[in-house]
Amino acid sequence: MSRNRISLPRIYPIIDDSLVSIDRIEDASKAIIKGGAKIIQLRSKRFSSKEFLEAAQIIRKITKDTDAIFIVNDRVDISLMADADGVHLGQDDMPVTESRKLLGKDKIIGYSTHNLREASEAIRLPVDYISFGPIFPTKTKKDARTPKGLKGLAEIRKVIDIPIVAIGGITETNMIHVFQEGADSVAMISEILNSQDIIKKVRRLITIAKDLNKGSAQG
Ligand code: TZP
Ligand code: MG
Repeated sequence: MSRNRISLPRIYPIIDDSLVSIDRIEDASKAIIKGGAKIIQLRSKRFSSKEFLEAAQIIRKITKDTDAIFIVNDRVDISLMADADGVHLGQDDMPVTESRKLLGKDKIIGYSTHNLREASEAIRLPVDYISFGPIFPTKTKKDARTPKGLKGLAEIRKVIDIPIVAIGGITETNMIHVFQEGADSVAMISEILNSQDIIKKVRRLITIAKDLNKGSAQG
């Protein structure tokens, strides 16, 4: 399997339209980038296709001259139309192999997994990273499955050597444990979007993640 070896930023903010209306997309994404995020995903279950594309174009504009990666959730077509850097696909979205044909080899494809079987299947697919979760209970995704816990993450880490983004209920306080169990990156929605000051929150999350890195480098 030929795969881009992407090095995923440790903090992976997701802008979700359940918490950000269309007219706040610009401010929220500017704040996330200003806070230093090097990746941003747009996730929408409510916007019309037109609004989803509009929001994606806004974020593309903001990230264009930065080194931040922009990923669109679910929709290969919107990712292509907005010239995003890739797409994040779920188990019931467009199949990964067909999506790769449309996107070409250089775009990033992330793929949601929820158990060992799905994660083991994912490593045979042309995906650049998998997400795994929910790790903890979350209010953001209404149909989220039973939380897998840190133990579930550790089991996956043992057998999966492509980048893993942990998701679901991750906060500034519990993310240390998520990294300790082997996540390469932590995706966060409510922890970032519900904070009073998004810039400061993202900055602090990145600093904490860097300090954890240093700690592990020292053994
Ligand atoms: N997939 C699994 S849990 C989740 C998604 C999209 C929601 C994560 O949101 P939060 O607010 O970071 O718990
Ligand atoms: Mg999806």
